[in-house]
Amino acid sequence: MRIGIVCYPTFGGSGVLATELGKALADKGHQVHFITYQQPVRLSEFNANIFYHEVRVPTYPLFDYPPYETALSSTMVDVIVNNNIDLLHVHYAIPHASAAYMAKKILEKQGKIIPVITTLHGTDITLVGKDKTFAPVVTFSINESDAITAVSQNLAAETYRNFKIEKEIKVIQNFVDVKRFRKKPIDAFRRVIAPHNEKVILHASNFRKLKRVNDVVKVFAEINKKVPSKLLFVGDGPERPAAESLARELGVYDETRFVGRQEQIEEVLAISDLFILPSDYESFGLAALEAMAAGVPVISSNAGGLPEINVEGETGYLADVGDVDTMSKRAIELLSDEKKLERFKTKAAAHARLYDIDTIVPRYEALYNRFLQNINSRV
Ligand code: GMT
Repeated sequence: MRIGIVCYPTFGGSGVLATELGKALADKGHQVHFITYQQPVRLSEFNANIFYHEVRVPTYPLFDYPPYETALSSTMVDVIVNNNIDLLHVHYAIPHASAAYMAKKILEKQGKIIPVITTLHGTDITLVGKDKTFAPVVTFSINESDAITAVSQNLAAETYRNFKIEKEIKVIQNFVDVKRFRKKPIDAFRRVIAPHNEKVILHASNFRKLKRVNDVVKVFAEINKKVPSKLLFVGDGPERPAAESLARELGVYDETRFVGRQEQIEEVLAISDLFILPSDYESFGLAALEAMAAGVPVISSNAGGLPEINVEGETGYLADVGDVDTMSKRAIELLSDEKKLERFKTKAAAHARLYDIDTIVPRYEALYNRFLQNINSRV
């Protein structure tokens, strides 16, 4: 099959998922064409079945806002025609679903039918998407997609709640390549981060407000009073300065390290004991699933799709958004009991296997096949 994948190329979960999906499909012999404005961060190795097409947006003095969506639709048309693409899979509705609709209509005029699958990831629905500036276009383009998927039950329900959706939304949960995350810790790395064998607490995100990084610092400050520990922050974003000042204020700055964006997150997870994700909302929480795959238990909020993956009292603990107290108590309990911690680590890794790449990717393939059969039967 020749598949076009459209996504954001950045460290965000939707781009990561789309890239991992494309790589997995390429490994299975499909030809995958990524269409985006920059090389996706997880697309670093050569694969004969992977092609990358950059969307260029010409500048012009009239353009205070360069028309990315128009450039994207035109690039889609060009890539589809010149590479005989069978199907377009767009990740994150804005503006990918509406750009795909435009490309589909242009191609229809040329006699080419191109099925469009839209995967909803989270903020495209729950935050930006439902803003009335975007909502009519988002609703229309989701409804015009040939298939709609959402990464969790919660996100599917949120989509029905916020938009007038006339079609079935199929839930295909996010996945993780379990083999990749089963890493032995690099001793030298652990010694640098935790020289006296302190417990390593990790948070990874884009540091947007919704991630509540200040709660991470507050929970860590409580942990650190009772358990010798270090806090690692992976990623970067707007709330980082606030997190830094709070760490200073709470006297834990020296125990905290901001290591920036990391391509090899599995190496960091391999030396970690606990992952904290206190977000206001997560449609799924791919970062938490990756932590679990590496055998790292998760303390998270119970928002959105998080209860679908983090099993209370088995793979970690959940608490209400902002309930720093409960999160801290649970974390201290877990980190102070070596046997319990080991049990949670094993359970987290076992639970993540349910979301293994080899289980979930065939579900996308089955969906693709359904559309290709429909087209072939029309010819
Ligand atoms: O979490 C982010 O801010 C990034 C965002 C994205 O769209 O890239 O992540 C969303 O998609 C991920 C992959 O499906 C999910 O695991 C995240 O939970 C979801 N983020 C939110 O819903 C806030």
